[in-house]
Amino acid sequence: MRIRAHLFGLFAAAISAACGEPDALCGEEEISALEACDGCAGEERCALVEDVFRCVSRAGAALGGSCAEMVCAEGACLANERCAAPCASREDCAPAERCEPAFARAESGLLEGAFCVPDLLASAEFERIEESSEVTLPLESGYFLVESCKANVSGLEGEAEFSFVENIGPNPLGRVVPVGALERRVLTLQLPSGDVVPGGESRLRFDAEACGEIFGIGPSGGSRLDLDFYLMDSDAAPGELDEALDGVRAALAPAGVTLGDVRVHAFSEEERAPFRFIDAEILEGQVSYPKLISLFRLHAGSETPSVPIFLVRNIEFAIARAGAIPGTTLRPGSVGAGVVVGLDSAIEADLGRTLAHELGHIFGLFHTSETDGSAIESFADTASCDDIDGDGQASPEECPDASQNLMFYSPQGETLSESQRALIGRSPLLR
Ligand SMILES: [Ca+2]
Ligand SMILES: [Zn+2]
Repeated sequence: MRIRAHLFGLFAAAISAACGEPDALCGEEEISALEACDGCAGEERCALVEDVFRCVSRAGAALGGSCAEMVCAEGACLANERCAAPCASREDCAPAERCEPAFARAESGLLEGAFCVPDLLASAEFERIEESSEVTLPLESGYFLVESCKANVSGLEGEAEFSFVENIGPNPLGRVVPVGALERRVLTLQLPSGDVVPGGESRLRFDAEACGEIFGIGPSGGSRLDLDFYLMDSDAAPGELDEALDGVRAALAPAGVTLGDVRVHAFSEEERAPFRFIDAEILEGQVSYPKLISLFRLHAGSETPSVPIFLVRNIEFAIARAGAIPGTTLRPGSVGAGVVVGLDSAIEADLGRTLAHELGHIFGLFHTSETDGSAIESFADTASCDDIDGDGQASPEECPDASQNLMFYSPQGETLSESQRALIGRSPLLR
């Protein structure tokens, strides 16, 4: 197999004066034109050695294996500690793989390149709808739909779900989910996002020529949720993380969810530095976080629908962010696939509750009440919060009961209604 490796040094330009602040992400600059391992002979395999792919013969983990404690015999060790082969296009990869941008752990730090990563949606458990412009989903099933599309959803017909798609607009990262600002356009919809209409159905219409692959995904029927923590602030604070995980377990237990595998990924101080502070960019009143595209890419290569949680020191204007509602978690490495948490303010608020709330978004739950008292969410069994004194903010004091819900915009408790618990239980992310 012919392999052409393209590696880009994400941080190579960060030290140059032109890039401003020392920890700025200055774009993807090619650090070296790497020669391809063009057909390694005999026992030799193409592997990343220091910063360069070479034909070598060495002991180590096989492709797909863990490189947490050993080198990769072949390919490169990705940021989430799996060995993956470099690729130029999908043709270089196995049928159940995709060629995606990812980070490799190299001698000089994290290097960005394209690698063969598991295609979670290649699994038979997901229904795949191709070359179809209209998708009909039974409402009571609560399908989860992931879709790679080059255009916006053009319309939605159905019993009860119009408001949901009209409101999908800007996602919590401040970007319209399927627009060109993200080089990877993944749109996820949890249907129904509100109360289930027995016997109802929902039809989604896409631009058939513009859309690539459309997946209808049913509930997994499982109950375990895997998590991957990426420590981008400092070395683990084990006590705080353990306590927070207990909080997450307690908050999700009423929905029947237990935590499965919890992995923790550590990085060197130099590797963490660009991600410690997540700065906001404000364009036409929209807040966005450009660094998150790179940050979330650290999770590319995950072989399960595990939710990545990136622990940073601070996110400008925010305590935490879920990438999308629901998360684009079935496309690991995409910017909507997980959660980013600013430890400074989250620990002060309650790290466990903050994580559980953001995971609620990843499952597909919207706020029961927004800051002004409005709500996108339409469950009949969750209370909204009214701005009684008319100061423009529906504060927790104005609704002591409603603000106890885990999905209140600023939750004071961990309550989940029966409908919220049922929606979580329908998630395809559970195993
Ligand atoms: Ca008020
Ligand atoms: Zn929220």
